[in-house]
Amino acid sequence: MPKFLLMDHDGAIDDLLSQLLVLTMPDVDLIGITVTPADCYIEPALESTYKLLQLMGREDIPIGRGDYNGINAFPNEWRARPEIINALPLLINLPPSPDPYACLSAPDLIIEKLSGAADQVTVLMTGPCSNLVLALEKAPELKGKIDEVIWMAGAFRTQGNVQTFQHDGTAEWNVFWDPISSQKLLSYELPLTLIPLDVTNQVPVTKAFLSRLATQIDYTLSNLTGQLWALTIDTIPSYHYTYFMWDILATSYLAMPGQFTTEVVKATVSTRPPNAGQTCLDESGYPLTIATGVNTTYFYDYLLAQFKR
Ligand code: AGV
Ligand code: CA
Repeated sequence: MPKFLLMDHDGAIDDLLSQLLVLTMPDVDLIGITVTPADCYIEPALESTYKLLQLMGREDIPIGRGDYNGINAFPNEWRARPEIINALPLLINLPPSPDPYACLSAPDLIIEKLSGAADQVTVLMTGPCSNLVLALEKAPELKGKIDEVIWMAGAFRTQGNVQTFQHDGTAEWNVFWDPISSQKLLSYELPLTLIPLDVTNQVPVTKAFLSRLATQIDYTLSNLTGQLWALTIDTIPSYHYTYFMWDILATSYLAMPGQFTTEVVKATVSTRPPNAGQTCLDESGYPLTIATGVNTTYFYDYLLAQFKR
């Protein structure tokens, strides 16, 4: 039996790549997608989300619109990227969804899908966790419907990737955007698996990988994903421009959990400067699982195989 999945993403390039990857997984029944306006502006991100569903023949999957804005905004240059994606040759002529304001709000879609599901649901989040937390604050009884939460988030034994004012660099962006909701999620005692920077740092987007992907360009998904990844390759050696397989790695955990090494830790989230959003190993927190390593060869090969369609 395929497992039911709810996905929440925040419209960045690797979030959209992750949406495509989920749609190639035979053992996953994607029952809804919600979008968080974090690493994107919401309208173009909803458009990308819907276009990718059309490309995969899955417009039947409902989309929920996140209206809640976090505490610490993402840089605007990052947020604007989905506009470029919607103009790619494989996507530009696909119609946008009829009206982005006609779809349900993200927390309401999560509530509807969790309560209606015949079985427990896995939740994959590749952006901040605010939509899920808003849903569970409104309907706490639905925690029992969640089988596992997989979240690309945090930095434990490595530095963070937030570089901004009033900050010491210890936080990862998805947690930093909304540290308050993040701390709430960690306190719910849900089965929670984080894919933090500790493990995503092991899988950069490399030209060697893109070169292999380009040899299978006759497959539509290899063509499109190759174009999307090319947008992440930048020659400016600044932290703003180094791209990792952050969300894709978290997504592939669904299909290849046995290829990861994990550890159960107790953790809390700081909600104040100078380290707001830092995920801290902390005995006063609740247990959760963090990924610490991955079989990188298996992972890159898996992506190449999945996008052969
Ligand atoms: O911190 C990683 C998260 C992932 O969910 N995002 C990007 C991925 O979608 C934020 C982020 C960190 N560095 C970035 C980011 C960069 N250089 N460009 C865009 N987003
Ligand atoms: Ca993301």
